[in-house]
Amino acid sequence: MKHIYNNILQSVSNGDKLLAILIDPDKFPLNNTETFVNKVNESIATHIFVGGSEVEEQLTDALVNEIKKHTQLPVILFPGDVTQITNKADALLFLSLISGRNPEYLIGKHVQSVSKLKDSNLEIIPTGYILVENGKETAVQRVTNTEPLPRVNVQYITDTAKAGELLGMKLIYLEAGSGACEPISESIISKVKKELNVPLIVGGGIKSKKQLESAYNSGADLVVIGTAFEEDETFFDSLKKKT
Ligand code: 1GP
Repeated sequence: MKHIYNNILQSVSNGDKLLAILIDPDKFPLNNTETFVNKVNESIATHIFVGGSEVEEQLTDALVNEIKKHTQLPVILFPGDVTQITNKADALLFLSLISGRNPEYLIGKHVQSVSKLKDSNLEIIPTGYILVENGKETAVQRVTNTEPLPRVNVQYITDTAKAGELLGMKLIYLEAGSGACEPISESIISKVKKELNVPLIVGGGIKSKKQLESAYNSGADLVVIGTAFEEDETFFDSLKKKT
């Protein structure tokens, strides 16, 4: 069943906002999976993303396997490398780092991954990934050896997102970087959203309900939060699903 992207489109057309909890296999203790995922299940989260910039081989597979035992939410790979692809997930964000000019992250890793992907059941969702500067160097910047787009150049960020859409990417992801000092600004989100026809993902540095709502109000369709939950699981208390 490959319906994850269509469900995202449906939510966007209904005006529903989506929230993905990002779990980085490199930072997450496997024995905490059940407790953590139960909190995710009780929250307003709609998706679980799994991935990181630097993850030891096999860790992703083991973690996804464990997560799937405890939730019905779709588990989507958000891979930093080819080694993070596992058939146990439901879908894969096939990320091309279109803010950078490193051919490895624009197309190289993708070619390498084909032997793994062609026989898999993963729903593959082409995603334009755009790194925007946030005041400090991020892991994405370091690992990919690319520069983020200057945050003051809103038009260039918008044109990059639009170029991704015109190339056929089905999602655009505005990334401030994991643990960013400041999330993507409202003005960037709203300008990009105005120009785009595909759903917009926003992540990096969002640590409060207020920042989450501000991203939604500016036009983010799906927000990704990781570090805030890694640092303090009580954040889930403010995001409980209404019953
Ligand atoms: C990182 O956008 C995600 O790739 C989430 O960022 O860890 O800062 O929430 P945080």
